[in-house]
Amino acid sequence: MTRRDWIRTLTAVPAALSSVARAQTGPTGPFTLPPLPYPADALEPYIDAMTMQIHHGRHHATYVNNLNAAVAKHPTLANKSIEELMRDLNAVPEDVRTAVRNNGGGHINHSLFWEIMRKNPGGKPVGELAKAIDRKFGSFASFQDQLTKAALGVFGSGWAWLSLTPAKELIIETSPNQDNPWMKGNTPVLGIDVWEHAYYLKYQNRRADYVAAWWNVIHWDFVSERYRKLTA
Ligand code: MN3
Repeated sequence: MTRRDWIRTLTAVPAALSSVARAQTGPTGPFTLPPLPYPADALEPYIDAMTMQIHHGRHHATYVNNLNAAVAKHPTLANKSIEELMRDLNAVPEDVRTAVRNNGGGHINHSLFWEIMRKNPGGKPVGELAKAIDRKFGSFASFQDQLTKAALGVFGSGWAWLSLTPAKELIIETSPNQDNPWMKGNTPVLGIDVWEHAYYLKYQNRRADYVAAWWNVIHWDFVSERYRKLTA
């Protein structure tokens, strides 16, 4: 056996094994679907269990699978965090840039979305976030009104966000599709998904009813702590 044959043998075996694994399960990494941090029915009646199951188990899972398939073509991308990918899409090779933008966006957006929700009717921000919202928007009620208007104003599929600029200023912004504040150099504090898949089963075309209900499922302790860490 020549040296070249040895090298071929050594490299052929892992390649064969990995192609078997891929055939059975699809690309399995480097990105993974985080588990829902609560049961699917935990946000009832504001967001129904069936919507949560499909939204997390199918929509979010598909973004993760498609993101893994995209980065599989460029192994160096697998070493980057999802936030690093979002913050510098121009560094992503052009042949997979749109796939990473859409599916990576879907992955990071939903990963945050599950975390910022808990059933919490009447809840309000606390601590420094409460003060910062009052300073910026005048009152919590005014902030709610402005974010609601932004969410209702998104044409088609997208998101509305409370974000921090690089200067740590709070702003309300919106993004189409799975675009997000990270892509613009900002950092979201919280966001609301206004794709129809987020509400159609329960609310059909009544996005306003969904947005009104969503205010009852914001995990303000988590969001306020997130703001504290981002501004520390
Ligand atoms: Mn969604």
